[in-house]
Amino acid sequence: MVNEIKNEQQSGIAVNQLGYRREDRKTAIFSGWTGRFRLVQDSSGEAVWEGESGASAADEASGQSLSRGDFSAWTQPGVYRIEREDGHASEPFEISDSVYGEAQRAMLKAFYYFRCGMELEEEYAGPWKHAACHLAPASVHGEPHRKIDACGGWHDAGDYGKYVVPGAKAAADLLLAFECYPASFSQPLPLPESGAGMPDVLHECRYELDWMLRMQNEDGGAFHKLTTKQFPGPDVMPEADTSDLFLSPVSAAATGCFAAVMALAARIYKTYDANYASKCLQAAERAWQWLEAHPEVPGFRNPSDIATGEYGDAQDKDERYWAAAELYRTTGEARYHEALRHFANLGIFDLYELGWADMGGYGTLAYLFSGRDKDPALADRLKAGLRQRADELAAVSSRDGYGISLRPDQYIWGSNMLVMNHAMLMLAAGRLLETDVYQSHVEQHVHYLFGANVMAISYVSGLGTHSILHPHHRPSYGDGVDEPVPGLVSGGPNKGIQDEYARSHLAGRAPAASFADVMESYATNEVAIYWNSPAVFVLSSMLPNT
Ligand code: G3I
Ligand code: 9MR
Ligand code: ZN
Repeated sequence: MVNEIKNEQQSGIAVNQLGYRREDRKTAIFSGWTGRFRLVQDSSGEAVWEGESGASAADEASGQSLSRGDFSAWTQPGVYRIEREDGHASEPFEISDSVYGEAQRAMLKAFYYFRCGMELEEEYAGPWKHAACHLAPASVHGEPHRKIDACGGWHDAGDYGKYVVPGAKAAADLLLAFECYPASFSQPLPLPESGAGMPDVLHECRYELDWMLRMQNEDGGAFHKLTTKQFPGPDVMPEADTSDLFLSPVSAAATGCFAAVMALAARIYKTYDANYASKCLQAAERAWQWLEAHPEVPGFRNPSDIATGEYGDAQDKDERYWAAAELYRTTGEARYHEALRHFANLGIFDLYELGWADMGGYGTLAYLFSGRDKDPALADRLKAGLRQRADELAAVSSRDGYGISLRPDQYIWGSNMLVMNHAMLMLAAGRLLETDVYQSHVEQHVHYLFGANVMAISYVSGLGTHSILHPHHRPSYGDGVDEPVPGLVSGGPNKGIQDEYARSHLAGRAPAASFADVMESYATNEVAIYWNSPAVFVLSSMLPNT
């Protein structure tokens, strides 16, 4: 039996603290309560609308009994709160069609704050400025006399490792967001590189892609990761982390993702910088040659003396599938089409996942969105499978108390990535199948991220009146600035209790309540580039004129 937990302010009212677009479905979620509620103006306290909650029902993931107050009928722009007749009030929120613009930009700007190898100047970084870090060349593990200069790129997360696989997911999500919703990227952030006829999202991704190009070995394979041997202490600023850097061995998983994201980049950058695009394509082709020459390499495991993030992967066929699909979409060459058909028919990996370990979904989306000739039977099968997966996610969302698609067993390390990946998959399905049946589910996933959750907390730093304050993020902890770096998505509830804090404070909690906004809890409250990136994709779909 799990303890029912009230949200942190004990108000028992969870809302999206950013707010709602005018015509969207709008609901407040009440825990352990039903009755009459009012929508009041935040400034005056004056009620503008009144309603009655729905019936209460037990919710397995949160361990709460939940009811909903629907105020969709009210569409007037303004700043409001929900007040219950028992006196409890929600956090304030806005009703406006442009309510997600600032958040989308802050979550994209977050990638600038993750940058490695350059000074973050006050002009762009404000109080979160810091000196350039990790400038020394890295030793190739197992080749004591070989050093490679692989500066730049984004730090992965709360640590300062740089890993090709999650980096490829993050860059791909941003590039795909730009490809699907270009109008959502028209405003400068700004960045030091802003202008030059290119939107900031492409400047920011290029910072990572340039680093990845340095991670390609002479033989075309991609080194799996670049890290120190151990994680630095929790308050070590990036520029103070001066331990020796090592390149872990080349892996097929990293090389597959590398080929895929470079082929994708070649397509996107072509109209902005043709030379850069052809450099990316050549790198992708060389990586593909490496993959063909190494059909059966074992999955990646950390060398025994390297203790940083592993991103281990026993199955690299999904990354190869994604690579074939992007190379086919970008070049139209028949050999890539053949390869992708081969991998799609293996039946040994999931074709609809967008995670860092299971990446088959990216291959499927690249193929289905491509204007190239398709194998009709395969395309039909993939479309039907995509519809089935999106329908399943929608069905779980319809049953869930907070309206999201995670089953109780899916509140794992980085559960917020799954929340956003699922919303991204539903958006892609809606686009391809030309239906809006998934739209309101997608919106509820966004409401969850920004406060409509069991903790009634916004899982994104600096966004919302009650947002995470103590992410497991070394710069935020070590920089002497009270506020954490803004725009960072926390990993979120994790029933796996995989750190010391969680073991002693969170055991026995319901899955969706297994979260603590403390620095010590890296298994629930770390931040990571590939948790931000699907959220940028999803918010980009919700900006005006998209
Ligand atoms: O997939 C299984 C699932 O089947 C099972 O039901 C569930 C039960 O706990 O576990 C699932 O596996 C989890 C896996 O993440 C899912 O992706 C593992 O327990 C969990 O340990 C694993 O956590 C990973 C974590 O590193 C530890 O290896 C996270 O995904 C991954 O995001 C995280 O990445 C770290 C890097 O190593 C270092 N940098 C920071 C970054 C973020 O925390
Ligand atoms: O800070 C590290 C974080 O980035 C990783 O995701 C996590 C799991 O690998 O490990 C964190 O580092 C901790 C280490 O594993 C154990 N000692 C405490 C470290 C945090 O200060
Ligand atoms: Zn660095």
